[in-house]
Amino acid sequence: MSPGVGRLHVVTDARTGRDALGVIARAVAAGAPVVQVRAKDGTDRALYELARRAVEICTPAGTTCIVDDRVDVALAAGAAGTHVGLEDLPVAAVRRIAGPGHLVGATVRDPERAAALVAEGADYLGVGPAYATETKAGLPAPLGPAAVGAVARAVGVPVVAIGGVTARQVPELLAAGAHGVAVVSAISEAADPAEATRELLRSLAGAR
Ligand code: TZP
Ligand code: MG
Repeated sequence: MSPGVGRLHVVTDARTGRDALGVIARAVAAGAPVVQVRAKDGTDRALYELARRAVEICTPAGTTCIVDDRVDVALAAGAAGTHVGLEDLPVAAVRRIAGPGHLVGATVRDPERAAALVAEGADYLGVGPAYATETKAGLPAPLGPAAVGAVARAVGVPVVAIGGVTARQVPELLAAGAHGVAVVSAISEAADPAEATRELLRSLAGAR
Protein backbone atom coordinates (compact mmCIF):
# COMPACT_ATOMS: atom_id res chain seq x y z
CA MET A 1 0.00 0.00 0.00
CA SER A 2 2.92 2.33 0.66
CA PRO A 3 3.32 3.58 -2.94
CA GLY A 4 -0.14 5.07 -2.56
CA VAL A 5 0.51 7.10 0.57
CA GLY A 6 -0.20 10.74 -0.20
CA ARG A 7 2.27 13.53 0.43
CA LEU A 8 0.02 15.90 2.39
CA HIS A 9 -1.58 14.56 5.57
CA VAL A 10 -4.16 16.93 7.02
CA VAL A 11 -4.36 16.10 10.72
CA THR A 12 -7.35 17.37 12.68
CA ASP A 13 -6.80 19.57 15.71
CA ALA A 14 -7.47 17.34 18.74
CA ARG A 15 -8.31 20.26 21.02
CA THR A 16 -11.98 20.34 21.86
CA GLY A 17 -14.26 22.87 20.26
CA ARG A 18 -12.47 22.82 16.93
CA ASP A 19 -14.46 22.43 13.74
CA ALA A 20 -12.66 19.29 12.61
CA LEU A 21 -15.25 18.31 10.01
CA GLY A 22 -15.36 21.82 8.54
CA VAL A 23 -11.59 21.78 8.12
CA ILE A 24 -11.69 18.27 6.64
CA ALA A 25 -14.37 19.29 4.14
CA ARG A 26 -12.39 22.35 3.00
CA ALA A 27 -9.08 20.51 2.80
CA VAL A 28 -10.58 17.59 0.90
CA ALA A 29 -12.34 19.94 -1.55
CA ALA A 30 -8.96 21.59 -2.14
CA GLY A 31 -7.38 18.24 -3.01
CA ALA A 32 -5.85 16.93 0.22
CA PRO A 33 -4.80 13.33 -0.47
CA VAL A 34 -4.80 12.16 3.17
CA VAL A 35 -6.82 13.14 6.23
CA GLN A 36 -5.88 11.90 9.68
CA VAL A 37 -8.66 12.05 12.26
CA ARG A 38 -7.03 12.90 15.58
CA ALA A 39 -9.18 13.50 18.67
CA LYS A 40 -8.02 12.87 22.21
CA ASP A 41 -10.64 14.04 24.68
CA GLY A 42 -14.05 12.82 23.60
CA THR A 43 -15.93 9.60 24.11
CA ASP A 44 -15.46 6.54 21.92
CA ARG A 45 -18.86 7.30 20.40
CA ALA A 46 -17.85 10.84 19.53
CA LEU A 47 -14.61 9.65 17.93
CA TYR A 48 -16.48 6.99 15.98
CA GLU A 49 -19.01 9.55 14.70
CA LEU A 50 -16.24 11.98 13.74
CA ALA A 51 -14.34 9.24 11.92
CA ARG A 52 -17.46 7.98 10.17
CA ARG A 53 -18.34 11.45 8.93
CA ALA A 54 -14.75 12.06 7.88
CA VAL A 55 -14.84 8.85 5.85
CA GLU A 56 -18.07 10.06 4.21
CA ILE A 57 -16.31 13.26 3.14
CA CYS A 58 -13.09 11.56 2.06
CA THR A 59 -14.39 8.55 0.14
CA PRO A 60 -16.13 10.32 -2.79
CA ALA A 61 -13.09 12.56 -3.23
CA GLY A 62 -10.62 9.67 -3.28
CA THR A 63 -8.95 10.99 -0.13
CA THR A 64 -7.39 8.44 2.20
CA CYS A 65 -8.86 8.65 5.70
CA ILE A 66 -6.68 7.51 8.59
CA VAL A 67 -7.62 7.39 12.29
CA ASP A 68 -5.02 8.27 14.92
CA ASP A 69 -4.39 5.82 17.77
CA ARG A 70 -7.44 3.60 17.36
CA VAL A 71 -7.53 0.68 14.94
CA ASP A 72 -10.91 -0.42 16.31
CA VAL A 73 -12.48 2.93 15.46
CA ALA A 74 -10.73 3.03 12.09
CA LEU A 75 -12.14 -0.37 11.10
CA ALA A 76 -15.60 0.35 12.50
CA ALA A 77 -15.81 3.66 10.63
CA GLY A 78 -14.52 2.20 7.37
CA ALA A 79 -11.32 4.24 7.37
CA ALA A 80 -8.44 3.14 5.18
CA GLY A 81 -5.78 3.31 7.83
CA THR A 82 -4.56 3.78 11.39
CA HIS A 83 -1.67 5.83 12.72
CA VAL A 84 -0.02 4.74 15.96
CA GLY A 85 2.52 6.39 18.21
CA LEU A 86 5.02 5.02 20.66
CA GLU A 87 2.43 4.61 23.43
CA ASP A 88 -0.35 3.15 21.30
CA LEU A 89 -0.86 -0.45 20.24
CA PRO A 90 2.28 -1.84 18.60
CA VAL A 91 2.38 -1.81 14.80
CA ALA A 92 2.45 -5.62 14.71
CA ALA A 93 -0.73 -5.76 16.81
CA VAL A 94 -2.48 -3.22 14.59
CA ARG A 95 -1.45 -5.21 11.54
CA ARG A 96 -2.79 -8.45 13.09
CA ILE A 97 -6.11 -6.80 13.86
CA ALA A 98 -6.53 -4.91 10.60
CA GLY A 99 -5.05 -7.36 8.10
CA PRO A 100 -2.92 -6.71 5.06
CA GLY A 101 -5.15 -4.23 3.23
CA HIS A 102 -5.14 -1.60 5.98
CA LEU A 103 -2.72 1.33 5.81
CA VAL A 104 -0.64 1.42 8.98
CA GLY A 105 1.46 4.44 9.90
CA ALA A 106 3.73 4.81 12.88
CA THR A 107 5.49 7.67 14.62
CA VAL A 108 9.23 7.29 15.08
CA ARG A 109 12.19 9.53 15.88
CA ASP A 110 15.29 7.46 15.20
CA PRO A 111 16.51 5.33 12.29
CA GLU A 112 17.14 2.19 14.36
CA ARG A 113 13.57 1.96 15.56
CA ALA A 114 12.27 2.95 12.13
CA ALA A 115 13.51 -0.21 10.47
CA ALA A 116 11.94 -2.32 13.21
CA LEU A 117 8.57 -0.65 12.72
CA VAL A 118 8.66 -1.35 9.01
CA ALA A 119 9.54 -4.98 9.75
CA GLU A 120 6.46 -5.08 12.03
CA GLY A 121 4.28 -3.91 9.16
CA ALA A 122 4.28 -0.12 8.99
CA ASP A 123 3.42 1.23 5.52
CA TYR A 124 4.71 4.71 6.25
CA LEU A 125 6.40 6.55 9.10
CA GLY A 126 5.72 9.92 10.67
CA VAL A 127 8.75 11.72 12.11
CA GLY A 128 8.46 14.63 14.47
CA PRO A 129 8.46 17.15 15.85
CA ALA A 130 10.41 18.36 12.86
CA TYR A 131 10.13 21.96 14.15
CA ALA A 132 8.82 23.65 17.26
CA THR A 133 5.07 23.42 17.70
CA GLU A 134 2.50 24.39 20.29
CA THR A 135 -0.13 22.02 18.96
CA LYS A 136 0.98 19.00 20.96
CA ALA A 137 2.36 19.08 24.52
CA GLY A 138 5.11 16.93 25.96
CA LEU A 139 7.18 16.61 22.83
CA PRO A 140 10.96 16.37 22.75
CA ALA A 141 13.07 19.15 21.20
CA PRO A 142 12.60 19.69 17.47
CA LEU A 143 14.47 17.12 15.41
CA GLY A 144 15.09 19.21 12.29
CA PRO A 145 15.16 18.07 8.67
CA ALA A 146 18.41 16.10 9.04
CA ALA A 147 16.80 13.68 11.50
CA VAL A 148 13.85 13.26 9.14
CA GLY A 149 16.32 12.44 6.38
CA ALA A 150 18.16 9.94 8.58
CA VAL A 151 14.93 8.01 9.14
CA ALA A 152 14.07 8.21 5.44
CA ARG A 153 17.43 6.75 4.47
CA ALA A 154 16.98 3.88 6.92
CA VAL A 155 13.71 2.59 5.47
CA GLY A 156 12.07 1.87 2.16
CA VAL A 157 8.67 3.27 3.07
CA PRO A 158 7.51 6.89 2.76
CA VAL A 159 8.46 9.22 5.61
CA VAL A 160 6.21 12.13 6.52
CA ALA A 161 7.51 15.03 8.62
CA ILE A 162 5.22 16.48 11.31
CA GLY A 163 5.45 19.33 13.79
CA GLY A 164 5.58 23.03 13.00
CA VAL A 165 5.46 22.41 9.27
CA THR A 166 4.22 25.11 6.91
CA ALA A 167 4.63 25.47 3.17
CA ARG A 168 7.87 27.34 3.80
CA GLN A 169 9.62 24.26 5.25
CA VAL A 170 8.48 21.86 2.55
CA PRO A 171 11.47 22.33 0.21
CA GLU A 172 14.09 21.56 2.89
CA LEU A 173 12.12 18.59 4.20
CA LEU A 174 11.79 17.06 0.75
CA ALA A 175 15.43 17.80 0.01
CA ALA A 176 16.30 15.93 3.21
CA GLY A 177 14.40 12.88 1.99
CA ALA A 178 10.87 13.28 3.31
CA HIS A 179 8.10 11.92 1.11
CA GLY A 180 5.64 14.47 2.44
CA VAL A 181 4.36 16.41 5.43
CA ALA A 182 1.61 16.18 8.04
CA VAL A 183 0.15 19.40 9.39
CA VAL A 184 -2.37 20.52 11.96
CA SER A 185 -2.24 24.28 12.45
CA ALA A 186 -0.97 25.23 8.99
CA ILE A 187 -4.43 24.25 7.74
CA SER A 188 -6.79 24.22 10.73
CA GLU A 189 -5.65 27.62 12.01
CA ALA A 190 -5.58 29.20 8.57
CA ALA A 191 -8.14 31.88 7.74
CA ASP A 192 -8.83 29.90 4.57
CA PRO A 193 -8.09 26.18 5.08
CA ALA A 194 -8.74 25.40 1.40
CA GLU A 195 -6.20 27.97 0.24
CA ALA A 196 -3.73 26.77 2.88
CA THR A 197 -4.17 23.23 1.53
CA ARG A 198 -3.53 24.40 -2.02
CA GLU A 199 -0.45 26.32 -0.91
CA LEU A 200 1.00 23.20 0.73
CA LEU A 201 0.16 21.09 -2.32
CA ARG A 202 1.89 23.65 -4.56
CA SER A 203 4.98 23.56 -2.34
CA LEU A 204 5.02 19.77 -2.42
CA ALA A 205 4.68 19.71 -6.20
CA GLY A 206 7.19 22.49 -6.77
CA ALA A 207 9.84 21.08 -4.49
CA ARG A 208 10.10 17.76 -6.29
N1 TZP B 1 2.93 14.89 16.51
C1 TZP B 1 4.13 15.46 16.50
S1 TZP B 1 4.05 17.13 16.33
C2 TZP B 1 2.35 17.09 16.26
C3 TZP B 1 1.92 15.79 16.37
C4 TZP B 1 0.53 15.34 16.39
C5 TZP B 1 1.51 18.31 16.12
C6 TZP B 1 1.69 18.95 14.79
O1 TZP B 1 0.89 20.10 14.72
P1 TZP B 1 1.34 21.40 13.91
O2 TZP B 1 0.28 22.41 14.25
O3 TZP B 1 1.33 21.05 12.46
O4 TZP B 1 2.69 21.79 14.43
MG1 MG C 1 -1.07 8.21 19.28
